[in-house]
Amino acid sequence: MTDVHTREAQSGEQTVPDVDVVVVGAGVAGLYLMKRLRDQGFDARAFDAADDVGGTWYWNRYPGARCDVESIDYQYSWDPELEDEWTWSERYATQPEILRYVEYVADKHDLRRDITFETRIVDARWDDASSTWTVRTERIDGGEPGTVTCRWYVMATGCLSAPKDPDIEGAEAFEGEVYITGRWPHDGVDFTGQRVAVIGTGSSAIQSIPLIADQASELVVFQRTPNFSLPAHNGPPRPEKVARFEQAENYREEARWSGAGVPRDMPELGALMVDDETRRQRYEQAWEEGTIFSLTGAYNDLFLNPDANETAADFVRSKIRAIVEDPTTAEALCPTTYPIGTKRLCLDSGYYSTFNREHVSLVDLRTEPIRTITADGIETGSDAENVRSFEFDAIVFATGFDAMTGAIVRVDIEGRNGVSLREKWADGPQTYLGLMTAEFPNLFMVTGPQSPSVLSNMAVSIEQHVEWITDTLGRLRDDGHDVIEPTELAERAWVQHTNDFAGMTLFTQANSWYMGANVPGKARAVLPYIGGVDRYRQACVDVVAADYLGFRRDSSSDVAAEVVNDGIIRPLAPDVTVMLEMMSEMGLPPVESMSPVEARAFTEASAAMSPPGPDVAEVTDGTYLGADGALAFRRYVPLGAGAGPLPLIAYFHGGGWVLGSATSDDAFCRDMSNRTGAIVVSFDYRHAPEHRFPAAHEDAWAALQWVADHAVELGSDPTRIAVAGWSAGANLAGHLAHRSRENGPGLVAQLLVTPVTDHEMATRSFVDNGEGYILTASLMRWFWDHYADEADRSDPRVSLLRADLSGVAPAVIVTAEFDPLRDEGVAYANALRDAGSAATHLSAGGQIHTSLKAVGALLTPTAVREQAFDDFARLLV
Ligand code: NA7
Repeated sequence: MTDVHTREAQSGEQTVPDVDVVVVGAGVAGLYLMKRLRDQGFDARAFDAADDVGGTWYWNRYPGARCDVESIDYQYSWDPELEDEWTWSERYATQPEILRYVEYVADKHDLRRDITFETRIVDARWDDASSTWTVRTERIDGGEPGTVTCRWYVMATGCLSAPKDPDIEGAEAFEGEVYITGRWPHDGVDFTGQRVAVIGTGSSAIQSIPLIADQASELVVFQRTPNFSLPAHNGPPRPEKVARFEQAENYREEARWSGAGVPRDMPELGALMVDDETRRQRYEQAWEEGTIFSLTGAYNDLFLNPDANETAADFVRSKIRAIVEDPTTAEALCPTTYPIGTKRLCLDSGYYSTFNREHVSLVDLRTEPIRTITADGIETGSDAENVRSFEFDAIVFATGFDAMTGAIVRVDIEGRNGVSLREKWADGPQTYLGLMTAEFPNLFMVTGPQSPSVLSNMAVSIEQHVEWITDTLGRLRDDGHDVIEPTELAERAWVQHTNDFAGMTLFTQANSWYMGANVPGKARAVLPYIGGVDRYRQACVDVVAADYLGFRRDSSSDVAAEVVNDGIIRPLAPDVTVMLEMMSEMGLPPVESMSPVEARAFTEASAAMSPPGPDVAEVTDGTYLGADGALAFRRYVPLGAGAGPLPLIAYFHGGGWVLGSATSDDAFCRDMSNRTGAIVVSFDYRHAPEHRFPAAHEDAWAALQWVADHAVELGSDPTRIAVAGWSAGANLAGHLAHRSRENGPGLVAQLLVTPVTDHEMATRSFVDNGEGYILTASLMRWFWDHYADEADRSDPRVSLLRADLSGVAPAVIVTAEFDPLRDEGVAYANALRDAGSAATHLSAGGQIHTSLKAVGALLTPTAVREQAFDDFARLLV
């Protein structure tokens, strides 16, 4: 063992490791970890391959390297004295200045004494019997390898620290100088008079190209994908920013609870809600502001709506065309293949105008790919006919990193029962909160995958992780525990939550390193958490407040009993969460506080703001004869309907028998028609309180009779009639399935989406979900009060669960996890089966009562809705 003192075992039973904690990395994260661990009395040792502190800022010494978050934001907050002791000379400090800052902090807190430099961790193995990690080290200078055991093992290895291998043919053949931006020589490079190639046009290239061009006699930039870049407008720190920082009482706290780790005013408008000129002016302002958040943060839908995003992308393209004089070069520099912001935006100082210089040129690898790197340069061409040879004295690889997971899996990490982390993550990382991963007890990651990390101000995210990890170690020690590991359920759900969030955005459309798409063979998966620093931090706080929900804790010496607190921290689907948050911010009055007339106007106005739903082949409106006079219907013919009569679905809208109309579930009906290939006729019915029970039920019955009589006229097959409904409409549809058994048209199927099936409202789901999920217990009570007298509520026509359920048409029943009606829906499916009737039950995890109907507005219920329609369609043939 090298460098680490050995401790004597203190107890016969417990293996005492060499140190409490091994930290990998002495960058911004590793240093703060070491400080905190020391303050808490843990014996910790850090290792770093570099010969000094700094991490990213140690390695990335290429010309022009700077932070792309303003230095006022990108600095430690844990030592308030630093704010007086250190003044940034520039708005975006250069790498040397940031490195000096990190070194200053290391000196001030005497952190180097616990760090072993020039030492790489090669592998780490967990031993279940002793509950320790054994970590093997390797000296950079070829010295003796070593071994160190520890209880806790923390990867503070950074998100962009493992440079991508130069995956270009012939890369090893070049005889000139080769530089990698992420491993730049410490003494700098003088390119004066040299012919230089830069491969790549990411942030590193965009920062360095103008400075390399200042020296080189010839500079050729090889571009595979153009990037969007905004001018940094660098200079002294902005006075307004300094003032906000100095005057705001809780600037740091604001940053911690902001979306990206930087206090910003959040946009309230979508890009398409304003006219072209207003939008252009807003983008000009963002262009002048010069931060990576300014442009994509100008409107609230730029990461969600492709058309909105296109307005911002177009704006930047117009700027590129205005700056770059040669039109062909300008076009080649204009990104067109991904939404703006979904690859990391760059900040530059004169990048685009560099291409106006005589000795600088661009090779567009999309039309002219690299054939090979040769001994003296680079050969390009799409075929043997159009080969071009370039001669260079130096090649700069600005080809990026194996981001977020690379530095972690490059160490051979073996968890419980020899499970390899590399193998576990082969199809994409799986973590709980980006902090830990199941089967790897006591292994922590700072800003790991599935945490906000690279989508945030790293300084803020690093501090939050370091504090969470060290607080957790303190808590374990207090409780007599020394082993912690996430449960598989918690991890699976977090991965799902992360993917669901990303799926709502445009991020998945780009081949970016955020998606792992820049490294050949790497699994395509969303690497950072897209929900924001604030939401993420709250999840971490909530996990602890819920007694480490989703974790198993244990004691290797049996001092304390094992605690397994299995569960899911964010079970509600993210788009549902966002929608509920938006509604709560609007401070809308509860529907049940309104009169029925007001409530109808309110729900109609809300429905008018919903997305229109998919196109269908035909929509016609008409009237039918209800139980007491004419009522409206709307008929939908599906797209791509083949020849011959189609099945027909008689559909009944929701709204608690009080609200809604034949057109209020329009988007849902369109989707159902297309997906099932059936004609859908959505019927209006009389509403309460003007018409109380059984008016709606009688109208529904009349609608079904009418359908049977007019099936051929409606373009459908009279032998294939089905009923469907949502909520109270599902209650009506269910009733028709009972009633038509003996004296009505035979039904082939029924689809009941989150149905009302009983009046008691005493189920567990009413207790758990009675508040906060749109359909509340009190709203449901309001519906019942308006529709049915107490004495009528047990009537099996409306309390379907109390009916004879034998011999009814096969049912597809959908329930939602966070719906007060969930349990009565489940009970109804079971009761149908018990009565010998066929029933398929689909459960929509993470969804609320209204989710399934929100076609186009919510993404996450789509899969269950499609499944329900497919199951229903199979019954219609
Ligand atoms: P990036 O942003 O990953 O950029 C790497 C660039 O290199 C990018 O333009 C790549 O094109 C290009 N590249 C990568 N491999 C090749 C090959 N084989 N051939 C041609 N071109 C290639 O890394 P950076 O170091 O610039 O920036 C990383 C982050 O650091 C940055 O976002 C800031 O957050 C700080 P591609 O786009 O993959 O087609």
